[in-house]
Amino acid sequence: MALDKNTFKKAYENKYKDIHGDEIENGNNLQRYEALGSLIRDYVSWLWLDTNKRYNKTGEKQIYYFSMEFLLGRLLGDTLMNLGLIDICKEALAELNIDLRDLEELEEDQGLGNGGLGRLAACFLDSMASLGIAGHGCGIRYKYGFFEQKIIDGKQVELSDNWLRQGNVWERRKIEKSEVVKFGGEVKVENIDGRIVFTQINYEPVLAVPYDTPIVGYENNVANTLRLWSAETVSNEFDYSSFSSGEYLKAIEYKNSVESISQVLYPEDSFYEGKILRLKQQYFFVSAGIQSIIRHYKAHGGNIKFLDEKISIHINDTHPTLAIPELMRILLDEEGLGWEEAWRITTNIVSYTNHTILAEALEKWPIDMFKGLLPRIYMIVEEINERFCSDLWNKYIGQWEKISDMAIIADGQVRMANLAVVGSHSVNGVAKLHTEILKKEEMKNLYYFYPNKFNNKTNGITHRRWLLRSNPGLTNLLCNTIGDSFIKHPTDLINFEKFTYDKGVQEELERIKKKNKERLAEKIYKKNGIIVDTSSIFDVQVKRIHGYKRQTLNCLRIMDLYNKLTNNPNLDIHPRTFIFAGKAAPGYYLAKNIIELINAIADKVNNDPLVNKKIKVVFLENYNVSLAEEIIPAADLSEQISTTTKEASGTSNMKFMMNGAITIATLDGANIEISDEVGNNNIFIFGLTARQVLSYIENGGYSSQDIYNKNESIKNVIDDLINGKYSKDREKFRSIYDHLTIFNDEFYVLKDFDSYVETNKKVDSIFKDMYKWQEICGINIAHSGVFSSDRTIQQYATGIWGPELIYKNL
Ligand code: 26Q
Repeated sequence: MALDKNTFKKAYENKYKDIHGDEIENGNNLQRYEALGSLIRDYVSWLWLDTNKRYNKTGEKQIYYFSMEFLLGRLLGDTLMNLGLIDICKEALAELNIDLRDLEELEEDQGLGNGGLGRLAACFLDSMASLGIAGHGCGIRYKYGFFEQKIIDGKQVELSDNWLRQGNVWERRKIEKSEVVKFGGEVKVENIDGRIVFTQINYEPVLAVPYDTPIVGYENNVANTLRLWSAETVSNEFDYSSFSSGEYLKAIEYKNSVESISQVLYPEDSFYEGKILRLKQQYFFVSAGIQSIIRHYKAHGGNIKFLDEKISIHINDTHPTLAIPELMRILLDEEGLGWEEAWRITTNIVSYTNHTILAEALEKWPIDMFKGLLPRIYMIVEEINERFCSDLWNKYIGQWEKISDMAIIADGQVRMANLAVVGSHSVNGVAKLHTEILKKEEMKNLYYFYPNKFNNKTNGITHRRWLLRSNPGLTNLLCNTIGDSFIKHPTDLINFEKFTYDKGVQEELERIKKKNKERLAEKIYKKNGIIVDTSSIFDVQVKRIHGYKRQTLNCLRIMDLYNKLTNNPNLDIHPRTFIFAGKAAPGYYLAKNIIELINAIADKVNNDPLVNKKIKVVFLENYNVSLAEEIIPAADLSEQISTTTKEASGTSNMKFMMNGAITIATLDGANIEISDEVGNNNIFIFGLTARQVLSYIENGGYSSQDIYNKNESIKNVIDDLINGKYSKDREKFRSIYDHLTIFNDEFYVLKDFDSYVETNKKVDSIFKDMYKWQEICGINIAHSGVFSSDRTIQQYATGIWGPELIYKNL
């Protein structure tokens, strides 16, 4: 955006006066933030209008990314950067004695997601806009986002995330673009002039009100749209005449029950529970989204028969799968198309990404619940199922088991993953191994029936937020060595490889990392009161707390190291700071127990003068996008230690790599691709292979008890869980103890323990040679370009959404 400092400054001053009716000096930083946000949004508005006009004129294909979650984080800094205004803004504010960073920190994180899946959606929006693709998000405007985590006495306590408290300058409420979503009632079937007509009657209408947020591309004059829906009652008027009769309270109750649909994000990310409110949420945003897409398409003269040439709908996991029957419903009941044509259009439009193979995360809705809430949609799903099963019967005569495995409706349930596969033209996994497991294990039968639908799209992250924004020091070094072409072409980072052998560059990398570590150390001191040694190895595991991610493995080896250090305080190890952050689902007892364990270890270790010069343990509370932006650039070692086969991809692994941390990892998810990229010598790999894990799962043969009995170090740390060492209450960590012993260690923690400990010794020996370490970091940075979500989005675009899409910024 072409704007000079003085114009910007003047505009800002005017804006401030406009909205606050006062002088800047008299206000506080929050008011200054509001004025700045509002000014930037004004600038964006023009761009936004322009982009939309252009899309309407060119009639290019519009991509809609449907997701229950968008984990955007803060928007001010990234939007300024993408507009090309960051320097001008910084300087103009400085003249007014305002530090831009102070204002940025006042913005609430937009935390409408649990973790990986929601953050991926946010990275994809950024990449679509930056590549000039007409790609938009569609989701729910939760009044309360992902809960805020407090640690009290070592335990997680959940507080509500009232992120809209101070308002949200980025969104625009578009009441005139509201849609009505219908729940419950019955379906009236009539024969009108020889045509069977289905009408939903006696339903409960809910008004879906869209709030639009602009998604600005990187210096390319594009502003796409994230449309989030909020639930309201259709009529907002209370009937005051019924006030005295008690109806008034009923009306309020009704209003609350309608608004509850978009009240709060479900905080479970890997455990499915069939809650009716969740099903309501799903249909609510999917129905509103599709209605508005079709309304817009038709308003601009589109012919419904060619809808699939002009739009694509991508569903982020199975959560928006109702898009399939909802699109069918509109094409059949409202547009009057026949089944075959509607089905062809629908399957051409919809594509689906699977994000997990954990069986406990699969969405299956009880038929009665489904049918009661969505009677017409259920009829359509039944019809889809019947037609599909009859195809199966023709192909697999008499193979009932196979057919019932593939059916959409079975055992009294509607299986969303099967519906998503049948009703879309593309099914993708999010990393090579994950896609292979989908094809050969999880969805084997569906894959052999539809081999051409399945494909891989390895995840990515936006290097704009995760490198340019979060690590300006490193970005500077990169620009000074290889130029700035990597900003638009992230794979150009490979040009950095040759510099990484240069001692001067290695020293510079070390200096940059040190600075980032100092900044984080300050934060740790401020938040936790712990002083950490910035020349120690910053060994970081930040992600959701979950059994399969194996924070327990990390804990056990710290406990082991602690034992060894107490026995021999002169043990030759490089000092380490173990840093953790992450949230546990509120109802996941084991995960909450793990948080308590981490904090108990921290308490013990940090206060033991015999060891605390060498090791420290830190748990930073309330992990979110903004905290990740501070932690990741300060990491030396990236912990990616999930049980092989369980982590579909992982995306923090890519962020760490791009910021010059070295990875210690199992060969799981995208760790495999990272390892392939950098080569064996530039990553620390340990643990069971996928084949070994799958063989254990299939054939048994694993006994954690055996390992416990035979391995003294393991026996000691396991016993330490219940012998009073980490808590006076010996029962406190009983559930972890039981999980690892009596319940045979579902995630093979004990099995991988030795190889993890040994591999960590290698980490130590390499870290001793600063030059060698930084050389490896440099190689990781140089090879991180393929993990930009720009690459991922190009692959989605050309491979799934339509090869006819042409990109202007490549
Ligand atoms: C489902 C039903 C009911 C309630 C909640 C849910 C639910 C919500 C969120 C289920 C799953 C999620 C989120 C899953 C997720 O984040 N998966 C991660 O996706 C990343 C992006 O592809 C991968 O990198 C991670 O490996 C994967 O765990």
